[in-house]
Amino acid sequence: MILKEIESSDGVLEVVDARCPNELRCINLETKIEEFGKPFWIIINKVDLVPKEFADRCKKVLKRESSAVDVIHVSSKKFYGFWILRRSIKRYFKDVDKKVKLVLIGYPNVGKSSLINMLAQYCATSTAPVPGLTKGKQWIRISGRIVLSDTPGIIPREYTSKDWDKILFPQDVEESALILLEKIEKAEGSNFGEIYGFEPKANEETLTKIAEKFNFLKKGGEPDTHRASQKILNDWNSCKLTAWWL
Ligand SMILES: Nc1nc2c(ncn2[C@@H]2O[C@H](COP(=O)(O)OP(=O)(O)OP(=O)(O)O)[C@@H](O)[C@H]2O)c(=O)[nH]1
Ligand SMILES: [Mg+2]
Repeated sequence: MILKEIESSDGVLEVVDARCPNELRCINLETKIEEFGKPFWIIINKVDLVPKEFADRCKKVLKRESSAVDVIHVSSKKFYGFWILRRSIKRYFKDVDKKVKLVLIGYPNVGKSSLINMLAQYCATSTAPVPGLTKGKQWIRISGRIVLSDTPGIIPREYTSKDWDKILFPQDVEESALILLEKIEKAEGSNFGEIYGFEPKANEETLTKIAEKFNFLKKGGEPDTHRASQKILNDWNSCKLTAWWL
């Protein structure tokens, strides 16, 4: 499905999470996009969660290591970055005089829906169906002839690296939480200590300590490490828990 969407588009916006932008890039899919001969932009969303210095460093690395037309900082929460993104897209398609259809893709939870909402609000007067384009779909008019599908493409599991597969599509939540903790333990700027009251260590003991601290107890009073793991994953997904790494 996602490949079909990409193939029938004129360009792709790939959204990544500013906390770990390089790991949540989908290099395999970028290669496919290039094979289809489509331009793509990397959007580093959630830049409000990381220091500017780190966001700038990521931008440099991604510009150097990818073939994206541009790498743009955005915060869907703070309504930041839209004009810069629009300017870059407009400049690229300035000599094209037909309709330009863009699709937005990204892994789960990178902020695809939030970003589409932000764009739709900026372009509030133009989310009506655009004549000549697939019925049933809504298109957000970015500018003139340039429109973006309001249905984002979720990058599927088969494109996910092993460790992120476990975090993004958790089956054994304790294992998933420990993998995430291992990343946070090595990362910069973690606020884990503020939330949980001690520094992160990727081990069972951490899960037990969290269960005890938040009073997650099973019948019989045993610490419920399953609930503790779920809390870590939820705090990460809701962006309450932050840390950043390249
Ligand atoms: N701080 C911050 N949080 C954000 C930003 N954008 C999205 N979020 C949060 O990130 C979480 C995921 O955002 P969504 O927009 O639901 O992400 P998604 O990619 O559509 O997720 P799926 O539909 O599950 O694939 C939510 O808790 C959002 O509030 C941002 O720019 N800054
Ligand atoms: Mg969504």
